[in-house]
Amino acid sequence: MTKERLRIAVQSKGRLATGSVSLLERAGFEIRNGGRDELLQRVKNLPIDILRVRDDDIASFVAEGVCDFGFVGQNSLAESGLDESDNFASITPLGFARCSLKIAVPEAIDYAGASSLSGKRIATSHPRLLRRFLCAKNVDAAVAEMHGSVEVAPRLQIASAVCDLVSTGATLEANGLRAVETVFDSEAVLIQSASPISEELAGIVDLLKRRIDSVVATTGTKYIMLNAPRDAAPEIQKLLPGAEAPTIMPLSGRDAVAIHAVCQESVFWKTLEDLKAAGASAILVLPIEKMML
Ligand code: PRT
Ligand code: ZN
Repeated sequence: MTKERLRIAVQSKGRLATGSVSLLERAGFEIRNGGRDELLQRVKNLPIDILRVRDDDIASFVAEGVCDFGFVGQNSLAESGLDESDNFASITPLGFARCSLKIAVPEAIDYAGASSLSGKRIATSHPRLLRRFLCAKNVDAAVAEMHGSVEVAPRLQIASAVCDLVSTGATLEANGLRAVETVFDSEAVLIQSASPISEELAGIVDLLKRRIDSVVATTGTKYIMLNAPRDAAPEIQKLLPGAEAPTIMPLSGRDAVAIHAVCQESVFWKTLEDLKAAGASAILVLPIEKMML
């Protein structure tokens, strides 16, 4: 049966849900407000449905073609064991829900490298990634699979170490644990199914990908404008964070130039102070609302 509407899998609630919905909204998709618990939400202005599911189901739904796209963490994509090149037509990093899968041990324990884990039991919700890491390090340890509350395993004497996702590190600290190994670094990605799509929906697929790319490219970017003495321009260009090709225009009647640039990286107060010290004046930093590459 060919689908008449594109289907995107989004986590129903949790750490991926808000970022995914906000990205879709910034890309101009008006999601009908049918209550947070609704399983299927319609996009008002385009033939797109949003399927709200648990994050663990997203990779397989997209691989099987039940959904055409999905927002998922790289960690659960890797943990699913699905072959990325066989099952997905594209995988686009989105820059949010960043975290790392780390091995942590009780603070009081001496740790002298991965070999210290030999013969130990490690609790995790990511058995596949943990086993791959242990195998690469040639460590023989037992893996105890847990779904949720992994951090309490050492206190309950279920395991002597944990392998869990960490973002701020507060959960490890609160449980008297310290991170000793990084197993996998992750962020949210948009995955596209490799299953064929109807000709009518091919245009919507292109539009969706183009808009998501634009929103991701604009996130965190700033437009910076300043004036500077002509001979200070080379030094100033070096200070502009992530600006590839600034526009430099002469200011009439003065030995000075105006420099305009799109900065791909954060512009901090320190950057502005450094620019001023290098001779820049009238520095303006503006947010970029939309950008089509
Ligand atoms: O119900 P459902 O199955 O959909 O949700 P879930 O409980 O399995 O997932 P959820 O919402 O917790 O996480 C979804 C995805 O968000 C993960 O697969 C990661 O890709 C990403 N993500 C980013 C995180 C974190 N940061 C994170 N900090 N997922 C989980 N955590 C947990 C971690 O497990 C630990 O309990 O947060 C705690 C640690 O956080 P800090 O800040 O104290 O270090
Ligand atoms: Zn989950």
